[in-house]
Amino acid sequence: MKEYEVYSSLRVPKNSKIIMRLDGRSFHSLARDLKLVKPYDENFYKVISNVCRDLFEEFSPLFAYTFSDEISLLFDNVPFDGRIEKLDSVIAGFASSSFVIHYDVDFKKPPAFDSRVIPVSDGDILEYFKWRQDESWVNCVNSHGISHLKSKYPNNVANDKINGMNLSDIHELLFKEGINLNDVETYKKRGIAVYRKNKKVVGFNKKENKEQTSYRSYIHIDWEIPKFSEEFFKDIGVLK
Ligand SMILES: Nc1nc2c(ncn2[C@@H]2O[C@H](COP(=O)(O)OP(=O)(O)O)[C@@H](O)[C@H]2O)c(=O)[nH]1
Ligand SMILES: [Mg+2]
Repeated sequence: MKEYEVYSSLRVPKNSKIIMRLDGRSFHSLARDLKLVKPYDENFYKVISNVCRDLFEEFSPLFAYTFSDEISLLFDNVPFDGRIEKLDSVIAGFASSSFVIHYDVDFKKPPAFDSRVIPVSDGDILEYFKWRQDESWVNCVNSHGISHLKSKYPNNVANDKINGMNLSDIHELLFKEGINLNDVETYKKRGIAVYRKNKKVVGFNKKENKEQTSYRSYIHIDWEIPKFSEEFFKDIGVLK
């Protein structure tokens, strides 16, 4: 029967880096069930960033980025020998379990993440993360816009209004009402990144009777990221 498992040998291209993107399944309903704060629920963001930390500890990606209900993971050493079925199923399953562990509430339904594998070359990495960060900004403008409109109009009127507006219309409307999106917290505009940083550790070498400096890496959850640039990715060691 083993020959029926026709997808099990599907692998990512050899020596290719990959990005995996996970997305919460029907998190619109989950947000309603859990009564998440609109437009941004800080606790939800804490949970998702802890999921990223767990993924980092378990699968050692080079970099992770999250906003809303999605997580992107960049790998150079691809786990599971690059087997697609393993990558998609184990990593999405692990993220879903981690989400439940960190949330610690009574869910109406078991939460799940979907997952996809995207082979990338070094030249694609910056473009990919800029694309997702642009989407984070779109999400920030739209979600603040709809929340504001719903506070003034019935839901259907608010939805109709927002559908006829582009990003700068929404930005302007909010500005007129005293909400300047440029002033909202960085993570709402730009998302959250997770990567390794080095910290200096000064110890004492008893044998040689002198201080000794070494560096230890740790996982850093960055809530204050800049707009993605080549410089940023070089600084954190993701691009050469
Ligand atoms: N209230 C609230 N909802 C959020 C937050 N972050 C994500 N969501 C919800 O998650 C959804 C994610 O979008 P999408 O993946 O397209 O929708 P899905 O198919 O229902 O998962 C959004 O539409 C929101 O409903 C948050 O901070 N607060
Ligand atoms: Mg989703």
